[in-house]
Amino acid sequence: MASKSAPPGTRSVARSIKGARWAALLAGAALSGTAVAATWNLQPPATVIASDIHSLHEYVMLLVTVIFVGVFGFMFWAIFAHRKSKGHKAAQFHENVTIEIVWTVIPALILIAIVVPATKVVIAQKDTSNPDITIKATGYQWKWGYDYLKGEGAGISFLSNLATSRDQIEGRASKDGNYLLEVDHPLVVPVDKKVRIVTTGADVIHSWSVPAFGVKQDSIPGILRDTWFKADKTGTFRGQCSELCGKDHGFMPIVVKVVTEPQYAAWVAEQTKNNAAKK
Ligand SMILES: [Cu+2]
Repeated sequence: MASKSAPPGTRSVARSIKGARWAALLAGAALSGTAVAATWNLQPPATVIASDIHSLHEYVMLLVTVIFVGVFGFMFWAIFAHRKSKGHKAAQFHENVTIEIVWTVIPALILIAIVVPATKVVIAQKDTSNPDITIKATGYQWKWGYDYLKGEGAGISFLSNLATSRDQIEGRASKDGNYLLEVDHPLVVPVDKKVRIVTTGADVIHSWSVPAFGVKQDSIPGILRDTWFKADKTGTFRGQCSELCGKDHGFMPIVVKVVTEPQYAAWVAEQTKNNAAKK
């Protein structure tokens, strides 16, 4: 029956428009499959740990896809091939020891196949020994403070504030590519050097995270936790505070500039001179 206000036929037209819209949407999604995959996938890795996380992610995805297709394929085939109309009767195999052992052992093996490579990566992530440079990252409501503690650049310290303009945030100006992911004073580190980040919170729990480095570590008041990265390419890498820390949680990004060794030495010299001038 047609709805009260709509004339007869209107509803089916509306339905076919809706259907066409869905079809177009699905076709679009299929066509732009690679683009969608690229935006939905993890960020391109810039450290060994991040690329290990990538491989692990792809391996587990493959595994779960095989299980999903296998289990559902078998289930739907079984339902279709053994349907009642064909005269099949349900098999009775209560307390079948063999099948119980099989459906316990197979998932256990699958878990082991995931746990072994995953544990290797987690242990490597936690290995903060022998760093070239140690930097303390303190989470404040709502900015980051960096203190270079050890290695080249020791003694440098600064605050890193959001640099996105209020006009962009409040919609009076158009948003640029790094909207809410830009700071006035980025962390600067040399390429191919092991950087240990010691992190804590000054007020509430924050989290220091840079996806391209495969790094995410909670910054907890009263506790020092650490993490590390060794960037294998130069460039600017961005992250965000990843622990809900209050009103401006979304406004305290992390920007790391990975530079060459000589550029880093020049930056350290400049910072040290500026610090000395302030004193
Ligand atoms: Cu925070």
